[in-house]
Amino acid sequence: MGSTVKYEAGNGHHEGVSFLNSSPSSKRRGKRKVVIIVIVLLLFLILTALGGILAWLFLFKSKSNSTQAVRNAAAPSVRAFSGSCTISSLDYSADYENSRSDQFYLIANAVTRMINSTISADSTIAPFFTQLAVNAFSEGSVIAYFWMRFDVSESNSAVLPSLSKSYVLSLLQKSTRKPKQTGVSEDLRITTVALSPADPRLLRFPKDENCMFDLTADPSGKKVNFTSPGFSKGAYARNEQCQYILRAQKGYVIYLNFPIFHIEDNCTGEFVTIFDSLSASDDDLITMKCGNRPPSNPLTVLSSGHVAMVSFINDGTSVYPGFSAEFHQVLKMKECKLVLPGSEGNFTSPYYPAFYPPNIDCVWTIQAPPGMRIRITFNMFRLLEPDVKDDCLKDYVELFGQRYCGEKLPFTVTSDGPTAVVNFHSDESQTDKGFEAEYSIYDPRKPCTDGQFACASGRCIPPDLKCDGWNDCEDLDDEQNCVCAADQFRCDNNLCKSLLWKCDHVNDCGDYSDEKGCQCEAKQWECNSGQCIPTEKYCNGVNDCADSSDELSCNSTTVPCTNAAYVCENNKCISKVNAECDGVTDCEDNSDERYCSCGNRPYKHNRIVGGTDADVGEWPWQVSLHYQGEGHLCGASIISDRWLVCASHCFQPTDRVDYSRPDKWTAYVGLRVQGDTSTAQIRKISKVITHEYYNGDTFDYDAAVLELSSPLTFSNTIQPICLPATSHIFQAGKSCYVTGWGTLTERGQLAQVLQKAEVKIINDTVCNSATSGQVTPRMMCSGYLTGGVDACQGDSGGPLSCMEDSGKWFLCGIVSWGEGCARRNKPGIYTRVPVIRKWIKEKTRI
Ligand code: 4AZ
Repeated sequence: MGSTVKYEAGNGHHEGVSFLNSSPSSKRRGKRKVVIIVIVLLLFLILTALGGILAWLFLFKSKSNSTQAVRNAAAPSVRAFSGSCTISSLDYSADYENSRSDQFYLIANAVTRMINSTISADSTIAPFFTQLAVNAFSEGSVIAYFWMRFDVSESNSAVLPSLSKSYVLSLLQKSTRKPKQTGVSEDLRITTVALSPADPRLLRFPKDENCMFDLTADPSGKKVNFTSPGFSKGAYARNEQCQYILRAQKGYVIYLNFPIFHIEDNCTGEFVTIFDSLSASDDDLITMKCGNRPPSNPLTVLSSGHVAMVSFINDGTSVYPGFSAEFHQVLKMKECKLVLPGSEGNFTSPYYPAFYPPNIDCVWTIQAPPGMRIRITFNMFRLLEPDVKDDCLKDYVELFGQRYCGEKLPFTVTSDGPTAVVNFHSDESQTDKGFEAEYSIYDPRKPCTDGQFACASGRCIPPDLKCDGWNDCEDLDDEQNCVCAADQFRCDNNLCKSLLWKCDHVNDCGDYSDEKGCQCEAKQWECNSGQCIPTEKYCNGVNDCADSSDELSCNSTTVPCTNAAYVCENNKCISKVNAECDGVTDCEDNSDERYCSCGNRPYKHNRIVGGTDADVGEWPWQVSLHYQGEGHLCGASIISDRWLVCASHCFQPTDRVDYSRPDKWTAYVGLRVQGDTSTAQIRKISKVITHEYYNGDTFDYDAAVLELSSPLTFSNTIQPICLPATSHIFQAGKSCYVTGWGTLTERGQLAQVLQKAEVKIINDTVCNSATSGQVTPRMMCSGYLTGGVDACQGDSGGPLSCMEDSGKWFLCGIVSWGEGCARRNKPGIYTRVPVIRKWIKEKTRI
């Protein structure tokens, strides 16, 4: 046993149990023999007591020690392993599921001693061996789950390479092959041992009662509920390490769902892990999650067998509601093999939209008549595992000789024969939502209907996407053999793009060919707009490029207060661009990070939320402004619990209606679907302040701030957006989002469901040419010169939201005007928020 083990007095309730199976016994044959026997017995008793103390120490160590394990978790010198072994010589008994039963104790003890003697006999790692426990059993002969911990001081770190999974596992495997050597486990035949590294914070002693639960599924299939501690009181207690053991009947798997899941965003100190076994092995990890999940994206996972374990760790640094979970048992899928019927249909990964289970292989076969082909479109695809590269060696979908994994935008694959075989493989750890796919059989001589264009891949796209300058087929097929218009040039990859995009420092062609041959001369620095400035002017604290890009990536140093500089509250200036709320303190007085409770989306959405309908809580600063009797008229953005930002033109009185009257306006906040006010907060407007310089002819200074009659309560679906500093730069080419309930087409109807569209910030020179010089310094362009994506009537006043590297969302623009909607070479025009930042502060103090 390692030198670091502390021996404690044996006061466990099983003190009387003998640990050694072979006790020396002999008959009395004289005094000397009696003395020898007494000595042997005494020795035996001492050894037994020592063994008992050791076993007790390992099995039932006090809570303070396991808490210590959590505290030490960050130390690099802790190595922990978790694993399981199959005991084939025992019949399973339900008593093994009760960690307080004698049976549990006896077998746990025997397994512990076997592992203990194996590890202790290895002089390399034994000195660092500090803890060991058998924490649970499950059926399958008998499976024992155990863990062990090693603590290595800095001075002994040379041993760390030996403390590997393969080294420790080979020791265990060797010893289980010759069980008699341990002298204690003749009756324990161990057939298989599995071992994996484990997070030491998740290892618990079975006797520890603090936040430990052993739950069994109802055989009738009824759901069994459990929650994080303190959930019913609205928040969890501080510093908890909880463990929930979930069991189902043999032949069943566990279907586990979290209807409510709201813990801290950052997974380092607070997280939920779900394991596909009763050991906290990294190899059995189904998933690890933190954050706040919206009802539209609940966490639902499946186990591969009849047990699962949930761990919840929180470091007590913050208070969140926690989670409520439910599970039930479902019959284990016998076979995941299907011949898909008919000429079209859908198929999904098993249990979709729940996470697919670990350890499953599926095959779908589609058979078309001779001469026909098969088209398969994956509408949703998420097989994401940390650290997995393009080689797809873990979970994957395989078809036509190609493996797919990770997270993908919708994509289509077509067969070159009449048969398609789709294979799906999930390995033993880390699962995800999987995929949803549709298939159809088509005639390669006439692959598309309704006049759609057929890509070489067999995919069909609307005819107007042909030769539109965008790679809609994914293989550029729709952009081949196109005649570029007079105002276009041809990229190297054959796309036709607007001449305005040439040398604008945005990779519009996709192959950088539009940005070739645009360099500045030697000793010149090239601004992002293409402008050339003398090298020494780069990062001099003065805005030399028209787009300020020369001051964009400079370190924060105190500089003269020019326009390009960020002004701290103490009136000192720093040169770092976009310093506010970037998570780094740049001002001496910390003022750049002081007002940063903004721009957050509490709900965790999948990174790629397809479609154009916004998800619940995706744009929590979006407001719908209704005018009495006319319903939704304009959008707006929340900037504080009392103030909204909007466009001035929404409040201009006409001959017929006085839109400037605040009392006639109502703000709907937290709304997604017009008419569904169940989650909305509704406020009257008490004050409308339009910009003094607003010009109704040019739409210059198209900005307004609105005061609410009573403050908002922020929630998962109601949050303020960050206001950018005057010096904030949103670079050309950056992808941002415009949102609103505006009309879906130029003369169409208002949207019922909040819409979102990704648009790119357009370079000022291009913007000016595209609008024939109608753009003032208070305006900016965003969208696509090829048209197709834009804001429209009814979106006015709403936000153009851009996410910065910090993950926070900033109000970059206010929807203002445009020539029609989504027209070619007519981007949307927005009020530039940094230039009206001072004015907003003047009016609202925000
Ligand atoms: C409008 O009438 C409007 N395409 C807003 C934005 C755009 C056009 C019209 C931009 O509110």
